[in-house]
Amino acid sequence: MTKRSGFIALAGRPNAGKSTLTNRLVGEKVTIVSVRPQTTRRAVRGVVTDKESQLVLTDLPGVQRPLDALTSRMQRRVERELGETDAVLFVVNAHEGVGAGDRFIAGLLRKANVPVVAAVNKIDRVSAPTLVRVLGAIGALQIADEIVPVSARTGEGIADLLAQLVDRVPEGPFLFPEDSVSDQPLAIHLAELVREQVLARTRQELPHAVEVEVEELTVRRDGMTIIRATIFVEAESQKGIVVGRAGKMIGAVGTAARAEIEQLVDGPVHLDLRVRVRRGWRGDEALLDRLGID
Ligand SMILES: Nc1nc2c(ncn2[C@@H]2O[C@H](COP(=O)(O)OP(=O)(O)OP(=O)(O)O)[C@@H](O)[C@H]2O)c(=O)[nH]1
Ligand SMILES: [Mg+2]
Repeated sequence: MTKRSGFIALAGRPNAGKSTLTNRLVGEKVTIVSVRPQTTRRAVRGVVTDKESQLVLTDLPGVQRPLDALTSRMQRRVERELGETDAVLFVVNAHEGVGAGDRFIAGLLRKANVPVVAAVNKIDRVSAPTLVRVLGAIGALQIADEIVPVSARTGEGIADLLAQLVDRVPEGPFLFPEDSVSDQPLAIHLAELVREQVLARTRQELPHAVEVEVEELTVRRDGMTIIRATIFVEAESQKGIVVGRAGKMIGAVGTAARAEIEQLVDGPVHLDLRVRVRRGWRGDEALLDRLGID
């Protein structure tokens, strides 16, 4: 049989579950998840390889109105990726239903003129009548040639969705080695794992004000991985929260992130975190370049 392969970009409102779905489809954690909207800031590729097919999923930031240099870059990236992908996986949150944001995205997809499969996600959270209503509302957008109800959390519907996606990529050789799951540089993935732990412990404006940069990543001769990372925030008060009373918060972030990184690198890890105030970093184009947010 001839092989098939291609790019599938995930589009959807913030918090719809694009990253959770990406991880579920890949079968490994390649991109971070949080209850806060606007978690994903870069385009993260997740590779799903089967005997006869390879999908390169592009997890993207949620589609939103840009507010600063950071969110403008995120939104431009989304629109660029939608113009270059073989097909789009449009992720709709069943629990929230179809809203203005989804209609805006449908407009973008119409312009991009690519095949669209819609996934109604979080079906574990809704009743059957609600699901029927949301399916109808997505149908009315007239943008997707298939709508698949799924739960990224439980795995329900995922096999169906995968089959639909494979149908929409062209014949051709694999684009990535069969054992690769992502193209994300390790230092960025590690920074993201730290940021995920901060997001899990903060609320309101703080999650949006946090970014993490890994400044040193070395493996010592005895096998210990040494990681030095800086957590950027935008104000002294935020620094106080992230550090926590007597360093309690930063300690918890470090412990949780280290445990996960040790699994990932399969060895002992020394994780050294510090918190720095960098006012207005979200508007700092040079820093955003350095952080690989483009
Ligand atoms: N109950 C339920 N929750 C889900 C499901 N999929 C994702 N979630 C939750 O929804 C929240 C957002 O998930 P993400 O995967 O980060 O959403 P996203 O679309 O990538 O969000 P952005 O990166 O901000 O655009 C998290 O709390 C997830 O655990 C699902 O199928 N069922
Ligand atoms: Mg995401």
